[in-house]
Amino acid sequence: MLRRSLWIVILALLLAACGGGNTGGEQSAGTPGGTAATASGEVDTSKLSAELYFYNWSDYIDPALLEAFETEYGVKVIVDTFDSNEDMIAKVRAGNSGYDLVVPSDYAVSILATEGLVAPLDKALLPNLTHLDSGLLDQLFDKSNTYSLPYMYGITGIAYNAKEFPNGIDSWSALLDPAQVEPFTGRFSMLDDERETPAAALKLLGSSLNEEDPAILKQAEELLIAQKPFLAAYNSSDVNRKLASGEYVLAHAWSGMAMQARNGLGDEFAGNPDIRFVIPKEGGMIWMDNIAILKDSPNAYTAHVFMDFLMRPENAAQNTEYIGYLTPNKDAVPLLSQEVKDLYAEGFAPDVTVRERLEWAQRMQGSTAFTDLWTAVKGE
Ligand code: N2P
Repeated sequence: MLRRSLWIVILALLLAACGGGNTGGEQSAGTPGGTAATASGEVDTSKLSAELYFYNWSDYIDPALLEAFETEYGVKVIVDTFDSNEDMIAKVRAGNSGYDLVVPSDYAVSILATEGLVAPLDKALLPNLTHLDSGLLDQLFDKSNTYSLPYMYGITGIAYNAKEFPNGIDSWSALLDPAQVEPFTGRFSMLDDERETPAAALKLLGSSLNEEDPAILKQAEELLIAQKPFLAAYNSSDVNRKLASGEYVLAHAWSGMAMQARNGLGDEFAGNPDIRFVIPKEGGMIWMDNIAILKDSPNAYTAHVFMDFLMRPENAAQNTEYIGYLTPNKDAVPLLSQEVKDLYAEGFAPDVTVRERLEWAQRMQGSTAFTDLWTAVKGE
């Protein structure tokens, strides 16, 4: 008995000496060298941290994937959630957030990169990068994908309950014309988002969602203020649940949250077959959310391993299937179920015609126009 425990102690000491102690940060924190992964993409488990802190949007990863990662590598991924780029950026900007990975949308990647808040990626640690659709890489907001890789992309439109709107919806006026929303007072929401929500009003006005003309922005602000008395809430967090339960009959929504309302979300809640999703005729936003590693991440090596894990086609497909957005992983697409593909075809993904009326948000360098507009609307 004594002998056996002695051996265990010796083994534990040996393991710790080899770096397998795995309790604190990484062995070579913050310096993910190319030597850490072999050419075949093998992971040097002695360099893994015990935990990884992932700051992600709500309902934006299949929890089963976190369990699978922990089972495979012994790394516990702790997820904290945010519901807007601006909230996430504020937290990261304040410093010492403790997060390793964040998920900024396109224009938010530029903001983080310009402010020096994200670390360059070590592509040698990301062999599964080859599965990403090259047409979605190299975007203007992060040329050469120095700091980020696409995680999911999607579109912003209107989710609605077909029982209440048997003739469908085709215009942002369904959300922004007081006469049309009055019968649905307290039963619909707009995203709580300083870029998305003005974008809906700007599109109805026939403008670009990057419009900076103060006179047009004023009109957008007035449309949003006129809508407020009828609104249940500005909501970017549980619109999926509230549409599914019938509490909302209409919502300004991201495509995946609408698909979750339709299909349900794992063990979390059941779907509602009457939920539809549309990009209004005036157009809407297309966006891409990206994974990036923070400059002050203590677990950068582990963060790369996790990113690479998510890019395995079977994992990307499982995640997409669960959250209902669009995957940038070309080798995951053929693995998606017919059910999800049918919903894409029904409007939860853009077809060629819809794509023509979609617009990306740009980073407004040096401008506070949207923050000001949003502060005015929310404070009203
Ligand atoms: C998930 C929201 C993700 C999309 N709840 C926003 N870019």
